[in-house]
Amino acid sequence: MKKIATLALIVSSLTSLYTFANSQLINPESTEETKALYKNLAKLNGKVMFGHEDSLAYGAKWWGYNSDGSFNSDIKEVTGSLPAVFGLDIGGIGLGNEKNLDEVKFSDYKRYIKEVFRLGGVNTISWHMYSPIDQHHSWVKNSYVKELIPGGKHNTELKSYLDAFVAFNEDLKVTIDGKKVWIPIIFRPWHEHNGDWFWWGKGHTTEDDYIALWKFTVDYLKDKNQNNLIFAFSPDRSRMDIDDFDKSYQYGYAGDDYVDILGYDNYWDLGHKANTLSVSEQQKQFVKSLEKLTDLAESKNKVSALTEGGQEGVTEDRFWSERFWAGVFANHKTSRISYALVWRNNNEDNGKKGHYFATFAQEKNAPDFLKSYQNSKTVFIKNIPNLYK
Ligand code: BMA
Repeated sequence: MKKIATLALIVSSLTSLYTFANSQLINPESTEETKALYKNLAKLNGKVMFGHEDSLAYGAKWWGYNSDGSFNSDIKEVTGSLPAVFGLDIGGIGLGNEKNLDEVKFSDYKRYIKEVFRLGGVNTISWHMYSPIDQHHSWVKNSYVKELIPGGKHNTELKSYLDAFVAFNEDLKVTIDGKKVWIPIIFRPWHEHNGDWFWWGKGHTTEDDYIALWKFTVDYLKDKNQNNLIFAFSPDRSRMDIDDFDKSYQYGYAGDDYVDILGYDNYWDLGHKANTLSVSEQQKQFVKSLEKLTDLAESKNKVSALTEGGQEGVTEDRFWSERFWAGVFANHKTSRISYALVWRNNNEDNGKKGHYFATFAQEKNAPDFLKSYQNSKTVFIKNIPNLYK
């Protein structure tokens, strides 16, 4: 009896491995490199890539690239390597601005994306979109979505914003060995929609309208042949019921035909100021949420990721070893996520101090970060496998 059960278990895990390795992108027209990236994200075998938002654009104490054209990064200063995943945000692109909402020139973003790709890393784009109706920034509780989706009187304005992204995206092409390659992008629009802080969020947008918005965005970009995009869904952990994870996670989920990566944004379990649970309780929930996320992704043959998160101001000196990576590498389930990206190290000169989520050279947590860099399970650009073949 026991033997049969063991055999059944082996067969079922082999079947799930097999189907997982064959997971398909939602866009059948995806470029070769995009398909390769997706397939390889599913095959990191317990290793997890480290990502950092705006890592090459600026750091806590510096800005921009060098006069000789070389690039900086707080992560590189501490470890000698760039992160494996580079995040950037195109908030402001629809307004026709030269710079994004955090003052990074879109033309510079193109340089960083190309450099990251040249080195074998991964690029991911989020979008703190200004309202196409009245150009208000993202943090407002106005009900714009109904008017933006098909049937609404401002759908044309949304299209023009998406066109601005298409124009940017079309420029992300490089020639390698005489072949034109379109740099694959993990595209993560309409994030944290289960929270109520963005205009596409819960409360001021219905679930049905959010789903219509998501579907419209994906279909529109597919129709425009944006075949380098991998679509990531990323609700916020703080608004999920850990005991009813699958259901609360899938609030606003447009369906398996519309999502490639099951992501989530998690600041909540990592010492968020409003979380009153003890550190050890938070850690248990961090682990549990990762297990639930990766189980759900695996049941759908999809890739998963911690798409955004961290601890603001990294106040704990052993944050990386005792919280972040301790959770990510807690067990074989948690470490199935493909990458974990921490948010930006805001440049202090703009007046907003203490708004950083990664390490930097002068920081007390830097030695702990360096130790995690030396852990063979973490992936940075220096030890990244070939993800595009
Ligand atoms: C938020 C904060 C803001 C920033 C925005 C887009 O979480 O970091 O300061 O403007 O992301 O990067």
